[in-house]
Amino acid sequence: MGKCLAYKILENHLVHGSLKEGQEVTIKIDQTLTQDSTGTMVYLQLEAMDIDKIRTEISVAYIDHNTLQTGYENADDHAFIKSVASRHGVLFSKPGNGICHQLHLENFGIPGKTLLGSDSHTPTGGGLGMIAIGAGGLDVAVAMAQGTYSLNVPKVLGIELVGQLKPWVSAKDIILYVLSQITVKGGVGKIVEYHGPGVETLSVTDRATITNMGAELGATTSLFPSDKNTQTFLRAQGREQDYTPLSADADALYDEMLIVNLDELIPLAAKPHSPDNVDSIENIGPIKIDQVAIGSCTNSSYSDLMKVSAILKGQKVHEDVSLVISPGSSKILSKLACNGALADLIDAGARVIENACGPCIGMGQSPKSGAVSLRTFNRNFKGRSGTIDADVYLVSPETAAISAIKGVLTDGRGSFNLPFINPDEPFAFNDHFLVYPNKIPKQDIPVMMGPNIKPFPQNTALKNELSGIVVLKAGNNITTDDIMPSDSRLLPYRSNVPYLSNFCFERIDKNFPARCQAATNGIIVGGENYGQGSSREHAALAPLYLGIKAVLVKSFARIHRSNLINSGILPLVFEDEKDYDGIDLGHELIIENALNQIKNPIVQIKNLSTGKVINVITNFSEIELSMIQAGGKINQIKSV
Ligand code: MIC
Ligand code: SF4
Repeated sequence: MGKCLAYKILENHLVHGSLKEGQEVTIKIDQTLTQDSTGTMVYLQLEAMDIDKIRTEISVAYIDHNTLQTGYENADDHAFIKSVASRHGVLFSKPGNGICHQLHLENFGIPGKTLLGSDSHTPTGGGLGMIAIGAGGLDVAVAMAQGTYSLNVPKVLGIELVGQLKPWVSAKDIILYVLSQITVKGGVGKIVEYHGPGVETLSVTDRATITNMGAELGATTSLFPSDKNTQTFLRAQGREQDYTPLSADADALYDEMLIVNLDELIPLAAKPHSPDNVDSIENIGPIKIDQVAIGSCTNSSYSDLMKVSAILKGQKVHEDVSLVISPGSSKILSKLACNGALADLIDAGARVIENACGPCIGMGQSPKSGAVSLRTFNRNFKGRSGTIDADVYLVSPETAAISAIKGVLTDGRGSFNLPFINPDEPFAFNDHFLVYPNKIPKQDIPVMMGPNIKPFPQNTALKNELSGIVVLKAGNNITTDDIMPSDSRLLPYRSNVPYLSNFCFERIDKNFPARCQAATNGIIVGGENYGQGSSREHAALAPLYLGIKAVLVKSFARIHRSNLINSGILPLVFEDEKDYDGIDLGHELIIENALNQIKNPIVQIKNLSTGKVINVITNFSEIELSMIQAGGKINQIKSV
């Protein structure tokens, strides 16, 4: 039986364990990336590990999330990250260079390599044929220090692409279609591997749009083969030497299969408030729109923005619409400026803003109350835009641009012929936004520590009796945006967990922090796919700071479960989902004889308020168990 590409790359990087689905393996990590809003924690942790030199082939620290600098906090964070990066041999990408995933694709991604990033959309690199995985900051710090990462071998979902997209239908519609088929939890525990004849009809940036939003499926990563289009992309970036052809064996078998016929796809949108709430633009109809935002790590590539400028050229943005565009990188913006496309955008009435995450994470451009906002982004969770009652629809750049002109949601098919755009026009080399690590000894480079940077909270070793009061009972699909909101008001405090924790769960239950304080030890109860969305470990660190000991849910999203374990908080899953109904806010739960029980895949919890005993699943791997026993990853590392 032939091998899929994902397993071939994993096999080449295997350090420990055997490549069998569900088994824990350790793989070599070739590259890491961090961004600033998770980065300060990463570099605090890296500093604490006191290593001489990082062990990866290349590690890059990007600044792209907190670029508003409304006070000194963000600038201090940037200076801190720059100083620690330099001390450890990490490349630093200055604010204004662009969005980490777009930049990594352009400058550093290499087919067949592994990449670990402290951002959930790191799988964007899969568009280049990499195994690119998003993880919590601490995992990335350890990957830099040790050059490895451990994970349970995922299943592989093979998605066969056949046919070719019709005009006005694009890569975004492919991934929205996949989301409609397998939902935001359908990718958990899986790698999504694209193959089939339709692959060669997609450019690398098209592929990257698709692998980027594999994060919304909950997948460990998504990837494409590396082929002629990969070579063309790398050549355009001046890096043809990084090209290697890679593909699955012709007779590769996948654990699960899905066929997507590109000929049949039509323009789609994810309706509020979930990326899998997908319908066709035709069905949704011409709803009036107030804002259009084009950009983010999903759709801010050169070809995306060239398509947008071609649609807007000589046209006028509708008087009731605010159109905002954030290019993916400085190289892209510079190219748009040189070839005149930037003028076409501005002349049509677009607001062109900084090359950064910007509105995608609520850093400005929040829509008006009750607005309809069309965004080319990847997440439309309630409140993420910064406006709690806004309705955000996720669409392709083509749909966004034509709708911005018409003032209503518009299916562009049949309107006019889109010109051909070469996605891979050569880019001039420019590294003026990059700071290379200093060659002088580490001890001669001071760590720049601003007053807002506080130490990260640490747990203590597991005690034999674990008890706590249920301080929150949440529903299904709780996002990390729900747990630890991030917007222009709170992102400046990513280095200050004590302050941030005052806002934990604020959109779901404002009294959560106070209730935790009153309870001393707390337990959170939740539904399915708990912790979906971002990789931010703050969604574990803030609860840790507030005394949360365990989170008991119907199922977890992958990265958040790992972040809880890294923090020494027990992630527990109901063996019988019906037991969720028997637990209420204020109940007291206890795990007796926890030190022994925890070694079993099933643990008993007693509800002291009802007297009922229930079974919960732990299923910890060997490494996870040792972290839980030690009270988190840092304690576990110190103990070996
Ligand atoms: C996101 O898109 O939610 C973020 C902001 O990029 C996060 C990282 C963070 O919270 O800092 C992610 O996707 O991991
Ligand atoms: Fe930035 Fe948005 Fe991409 Fe997250 S999803 S990395 S906030 S652009």
